[in-house]
Amino acid sequence: SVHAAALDTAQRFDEPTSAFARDAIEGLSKQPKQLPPKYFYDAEGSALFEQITGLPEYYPTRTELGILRQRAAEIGAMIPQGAALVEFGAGSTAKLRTLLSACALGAYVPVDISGDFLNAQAAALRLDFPELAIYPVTADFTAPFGLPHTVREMPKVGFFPGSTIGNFEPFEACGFLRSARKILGPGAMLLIGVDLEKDDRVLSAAYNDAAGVTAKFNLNVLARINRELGGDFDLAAFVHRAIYNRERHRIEMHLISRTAQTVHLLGRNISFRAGESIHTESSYKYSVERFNALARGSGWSPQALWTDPDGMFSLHALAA
Ligand code: AVI
Repeated sequence: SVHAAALDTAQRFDEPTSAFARDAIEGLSKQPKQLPPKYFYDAEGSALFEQITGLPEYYPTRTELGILRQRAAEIGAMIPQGAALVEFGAGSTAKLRTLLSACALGAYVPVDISGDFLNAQAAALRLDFPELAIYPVTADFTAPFGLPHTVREMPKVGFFPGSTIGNFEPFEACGFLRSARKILGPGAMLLIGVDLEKDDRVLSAAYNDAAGVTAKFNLNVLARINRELGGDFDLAAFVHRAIYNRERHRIEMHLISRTAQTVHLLGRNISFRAGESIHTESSYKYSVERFNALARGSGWSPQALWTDPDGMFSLHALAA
């Protein structure tokens, strides 16, 4: 019977055992197809992202670092002495080092999903800042987590650079800001980097670099599905495309199927039409006004704002 045939098919599916497996199957079953951007960052993807941050077209990293260096004294003066700096997602330490040199922290609390990465980063920091107390927290910072009890009495300053908030959908960004406010507590401050809306050509170039590193970064999510979930994506059969969607204020990264094809993943057949896309990332760009509205709507009060002379990137100080 039809029912028995359906059951038989269902039983041939491998039960997805990891969040990655579940999210990949769910996203690839949607119409249009999509994959969550957080799966870009395995060891390979993190190394590719590091490379992106140094590309001539990718302005955000160097612009934000420039703002921090230029305004270090002013920013440092807003950070209470003996504060605990809680960094949401620990990345490269250049921005952090600039802050550390400009204020007198009581503790540094990096929060990241990768414990190995946190330990390596802490070891490197201890060499240059031997007095600094470092309390790494291994956690997914998009979900609620507890701060170490050792920092309970210290003033709290959250640090969320890189415009990582731009990779959240607006409702997720609001959820993150609310949860960060709860985690940091009353009287806290949040220093957050936000990429600004600008000329389409500048945005498009930043996500379609001439050296093709962003294309590799994008395609790596398919390579990761092959490596970790046993998929059979042919990377040469997909092409990277990043477009600016001005109505929705976001860069969209896509992987476009060159041909009609079927990919196999965990017992499923995933069919593509020629030209069909997998939407792999959105990178939202804000105006200062729209970001302030988002912050206020999430319970924060905008306190200070710094930008570069060309108005490419913004660094906001928010008060809980
Ligand atoms: C991490 N995040 C803020 C980057 C961005 O610009 O949205 C990720 C990225 N995607 C492509 N290039 C860089």
